[in-house]
Amino acid sequence: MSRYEQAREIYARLGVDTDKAMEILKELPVSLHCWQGDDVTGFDHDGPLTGGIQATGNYPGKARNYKELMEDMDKVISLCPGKAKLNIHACYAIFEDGEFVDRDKIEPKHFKKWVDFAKERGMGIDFNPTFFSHEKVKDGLSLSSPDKETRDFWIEHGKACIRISEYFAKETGVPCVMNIWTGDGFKDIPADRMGPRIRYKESIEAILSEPFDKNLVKPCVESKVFGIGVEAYTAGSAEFTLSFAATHEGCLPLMDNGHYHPTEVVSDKIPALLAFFPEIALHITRPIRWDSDHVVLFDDETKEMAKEIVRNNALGRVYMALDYFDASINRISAWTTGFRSWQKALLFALCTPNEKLKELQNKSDFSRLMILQEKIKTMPFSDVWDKYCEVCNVASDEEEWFEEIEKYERDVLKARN
Ligand code: RNT
Ligand code: ZN
Repeated sequence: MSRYEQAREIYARLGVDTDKAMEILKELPVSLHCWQGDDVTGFDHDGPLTGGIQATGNYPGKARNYKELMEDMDKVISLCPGKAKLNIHACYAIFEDGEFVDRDKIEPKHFKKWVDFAKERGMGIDFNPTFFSHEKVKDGLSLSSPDKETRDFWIEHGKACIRISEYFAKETGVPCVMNIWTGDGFKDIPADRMGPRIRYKESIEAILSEPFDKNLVKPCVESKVFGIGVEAYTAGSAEFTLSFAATHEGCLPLMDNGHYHPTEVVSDKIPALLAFFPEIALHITRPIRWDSDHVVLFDDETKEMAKEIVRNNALGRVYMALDYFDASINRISAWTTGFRSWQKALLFALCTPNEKLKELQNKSDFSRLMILQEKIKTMPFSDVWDKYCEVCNVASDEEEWFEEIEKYERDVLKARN
């Protein structure tokens, strides 16, 4: 008997069907963010990354243009099991032959190359208007600015992004999740907390007044508690975005697990939102002390988030997107580790005897619940994971795929500096 066959039997004793778990996971799209490849730089500006986010480190080999970014992404995909969906930001518009338009004027044609890329690989596309790293963010504010001209510019940007999102959905045949996040906020105690939020609300409403098919475009609003330089106040706080999504049909709340106070956990928020919203969206990241966007690992909270999605039968209701950017290590390795970690967390959740555990809880058999939860931690999960990688035709051993990355670094990345 192979190691996998033995593991399958051990799991079967708990009522877990590991074959089925792999079948489900293989087809489940997870959005792979293009911005890990170039430290959230994009192609439409030369200025710094703003909006209160930061990619720290300067590991060599960063992608400098769309060709390099796509090449890198292909490398990542080739090393990851499961199904990736492409996630891009508006600042990754591709301009050629000296053409350039500002963000309020971008069109589907500026993303045609991304569509071709996605279609050739059988992927859907998610999209994000970019409300940061741009000179029209006035005094740190975009959609919530007191300056009408500023707001209008960014509203036009949002509307353009809706049209582009619909184009993505039509071209790929997969709905496009379009996430609205701004870094709008204040460094120090504001004199008016409500004004910016009212303006933010009206601006998002103006964006969503652009006609679109709700089956094709899934707009989301992402909250955040604070950013670098915006420590005292954000317009898009948790209560703001949640209330917005709750009162605007077709708009989803998006939770990024780096965007809450350190002892709050998104795993606990997932079922709370699922009790009210037909669909929700996630940004999966790893915050260390702040929204540091470290590479996602197979750690406790990551596992717990995956569990909440799986055991509430919500795999079809939760749009999962990765959102981290580490510039201090090989970016392909960072990208790959994060995607694989989330795959591991999902597989682990799918190999958990969730019904049995629920039953114990409902019977108030908390002693047995504790020991079973402990037992699960040391089940032969690695054998199932290895098998899953084999089924997906990728290396399961970290050192094996990392060797490929080292080779890629020597052959491709080195030449970029
Ligand atoms: C920032 C938000 C946001 C960005 C991306 C690049 O804190 O998490 O989602 O990371 O849009
Ligand atoms: Zn995010």
